[in-house]
Amino acid sequence: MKIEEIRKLIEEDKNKVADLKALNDLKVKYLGKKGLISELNQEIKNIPNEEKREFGQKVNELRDLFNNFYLEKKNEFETALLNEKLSTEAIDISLPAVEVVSGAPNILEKLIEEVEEVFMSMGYDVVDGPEIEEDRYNFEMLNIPKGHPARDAQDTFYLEGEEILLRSQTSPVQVRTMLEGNGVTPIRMICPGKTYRRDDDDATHSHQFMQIEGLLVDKDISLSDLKGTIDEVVKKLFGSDVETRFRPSYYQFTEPSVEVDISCFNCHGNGCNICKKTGWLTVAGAGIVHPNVLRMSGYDPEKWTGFAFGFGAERLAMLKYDIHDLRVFYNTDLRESRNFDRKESL
Ligand code: 2NL
Repeated sequence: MKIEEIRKLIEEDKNKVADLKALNDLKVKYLGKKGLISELNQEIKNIPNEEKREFGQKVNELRDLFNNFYLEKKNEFETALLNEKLSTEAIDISLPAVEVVSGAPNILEKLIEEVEEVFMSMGYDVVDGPEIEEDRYNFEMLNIPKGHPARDAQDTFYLEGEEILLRSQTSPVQVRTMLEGNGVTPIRMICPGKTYRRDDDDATHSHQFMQIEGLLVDKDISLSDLKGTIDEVVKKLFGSDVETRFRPSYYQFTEPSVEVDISCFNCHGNGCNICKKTGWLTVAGAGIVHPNVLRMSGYDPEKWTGFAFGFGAERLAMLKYDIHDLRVFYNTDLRESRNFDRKESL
């Protein structure tokens, strides 16, 4: 076909082409392997030498003509498509969004993490252990022999016979840690964890509760080391002006045993509802580890001494966050956690 005829064809097609697909068909028609413009290149060998240059130039012009038209139309069609999409798929930004319901840290978990931070800063390890325990770790090796009232089936969840139970305190973890220490390694540890007793649940009792117990075993440890440690911890948790006092108490696994009170962080001793007008709050039980306990776990009480303590995690959280019902920790009502979270950040 002659160059001029092809030029005319291109002009005609330019006015007819209606969409992207037709445009691409035209590309094949002109520039494809057997396209009209490509075929002109085949003809060049039949052209006399002196005309080759001019012929070649004209073919190039033709190709440019088509390419320009192709790009122009392509752009036009694509813009039209995009505009169509933009108008049909538009988002109504005035529509209210669906609320994203987010959680909040459980307040008890948060308190435990805080206590862990304080003890870790003093070089303590955080250790955990099984909740299903053997009688010997939960009772026997803590100097609570068979027949002791604390072992009463009315208080303890026994699982199989008399040997397997749900731990009633976290102390079996300390016993296990001492056994691993082989009577030669000094120990500095805390164990926060769930414990179980056969209580009816109410505002101040729960069949499942959390303890944070601690144990330090080393050479020449005295009651004043215990007092200094507890003092440091409660100051970090409740404020630097809080004071500590020890009252005599009794536990099977410590001798002497004490009850730990702190001066009321709320009223500083003037009397308020939190401390029930006494000015003091009981936060822990503690004492010097009983020689029998050390001995049974492989530590020679002639060489080693230690102190131990136990905090009730719920009690600490209830005091710290002024909560009056223990059940809020366990009812999994997110609104409750979010409430505390909000109060915290005020
Ligand atoms: C309480 C009292 C306490 C301990 C826990 C303990 C553990 C070992 C040896 C000696 Cl392995 N003592 N633990 C000692 C005194 C008190 O907890 O009423 N806590 C809520």
